[in-house]
Amino acid sequence: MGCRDFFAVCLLLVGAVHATGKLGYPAPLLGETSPGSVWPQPHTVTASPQLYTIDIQAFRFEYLQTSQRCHVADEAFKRYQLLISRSGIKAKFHDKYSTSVISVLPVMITGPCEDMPSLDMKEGYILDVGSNPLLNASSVWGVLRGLETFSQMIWEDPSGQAVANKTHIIDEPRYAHRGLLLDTARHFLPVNVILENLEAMAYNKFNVFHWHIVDAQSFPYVSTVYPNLHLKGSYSSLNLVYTPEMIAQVIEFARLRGIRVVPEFDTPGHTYSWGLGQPGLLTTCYTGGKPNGDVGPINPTVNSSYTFIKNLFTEVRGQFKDKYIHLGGDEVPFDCWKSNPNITTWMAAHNMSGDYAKLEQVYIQQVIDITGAIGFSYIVWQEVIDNGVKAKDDTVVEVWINNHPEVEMAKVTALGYRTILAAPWYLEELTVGEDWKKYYSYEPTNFNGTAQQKALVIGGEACLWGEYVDATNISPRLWPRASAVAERLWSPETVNDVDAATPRLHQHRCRMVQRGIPAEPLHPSYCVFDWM
Ligand code: CP6
Repeated sequence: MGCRDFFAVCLLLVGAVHATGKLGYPAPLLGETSPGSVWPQPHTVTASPQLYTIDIQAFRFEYLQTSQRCHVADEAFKRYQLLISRSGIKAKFHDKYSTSVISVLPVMITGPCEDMPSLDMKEGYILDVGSNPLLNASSVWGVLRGLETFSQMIWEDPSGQAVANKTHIIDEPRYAHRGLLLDTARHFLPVNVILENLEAMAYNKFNVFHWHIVDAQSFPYVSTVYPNLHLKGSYSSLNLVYTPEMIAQVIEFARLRGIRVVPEFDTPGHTYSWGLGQPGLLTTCYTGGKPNGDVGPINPTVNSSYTFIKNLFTEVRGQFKDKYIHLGGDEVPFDCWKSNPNITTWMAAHNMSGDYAKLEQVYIQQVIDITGAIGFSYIVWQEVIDNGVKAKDDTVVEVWINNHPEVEMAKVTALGYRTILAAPWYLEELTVGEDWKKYYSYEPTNFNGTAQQKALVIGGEACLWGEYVDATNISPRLWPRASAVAERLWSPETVNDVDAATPRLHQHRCRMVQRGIPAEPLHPSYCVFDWM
């Protein structure tokens, strides 16, 4: 039996090659070391060496008679039929496995059709590849994940035939929130680049696009209520903006892939660009008793700030369909507030002289109340809670400060908030070599806390802050390093062996490249199509 006949055997062979490297260092890995392996690793995989031919040219998905028929699944069938037919496999038919050809995968959806992905969606599925193939799920979201898994199980045997091992998979995610943050404010990302990365997210079973859409450097969001925001605050109001139509396109593309789009409108700090189109919104900074020409965070002491937030967020609510908005609240500097005599007077009148964390709390509290009244649930960065704001019960707190994330995780969950973790997963940070192993090895529940606290961890996010990232380098910066985070958030906690993961991740990287995502290489090696 050759290495490529069955991936479990293959893993053993690769291990042996490593162990016996003649020159005293590990021998080079084979090119495709783990054909037919799935990334992220499903919960339970029972595979056999028995192979079935997959008729990739004529391949179809078909609802079982008793199945729900859902538009999201119809669209996914078309996408995956195309993906499978273009898998790069030559697919010469011969009669080696002619008694066991699969050309249809029956699909059964037992529950009602849902239109929008949500934090509560069910993503589990059961997949059988064998004499009676079947993809079974209670929701259309589980079908999406199962189709991705099935597409990854097809590999090319040495004779050029498309095959899949007889396999039984029972799968569901470990965490409900598996996010990727992209920052379109430090550099504008064209819509097609966003769509390409949503596609790659689906290949990795990520389910939240955290859209850090605006920041101090630019305001590319086109507001109809406040058009000056993008006219004055974007890098170019002609080219470098997101119109309502473009945003709708992103949301729809994501929806069809079971990906939520959560926009972040980060205040009161990180707002310099907002002030360009909304005079009076930001705090005037003073030196020696006079305005010095600088501006600071949003002015929390005037009613006009809250009217503005209410109007803007009402527009955002109508546009972004997800229940959640990210309110930011990170890194608020106090020096400008301290310098402003009107703010000093206001604070004295409200019995909080000198307590700038309290002032921040007053601001956030009002924004939270406004946002809740509009019908949003919200995510905030950790400082909001560190500064003592009492948020609603369904608030999600995102932990980002990376010196002691485990201390922060313990603190936030002890307060009873649901928590998502970002701190270990800053993909913009570069180190030469296999830094995915560091991302892969971070265990989110590794903090001092009760089982109850650990149950409040609902997931995490890989972050790609955009100061040094634009369309030229985003994809290789993200992929396959973000895939390490994807597996940590999807697969069981016990799937944490970097040596076992390496050949599968290499395989997955080659698959992404083959599908058109320019994912960077993991280590010295090759993909089979390199020599085809
Ligand atoms: N931009 C915004 C950033 C960061 C944050 N907010 C950030 C700061 C330090 C690191 C990573 C990201 N670039 N708006 C903090 C959430 Cl190490």
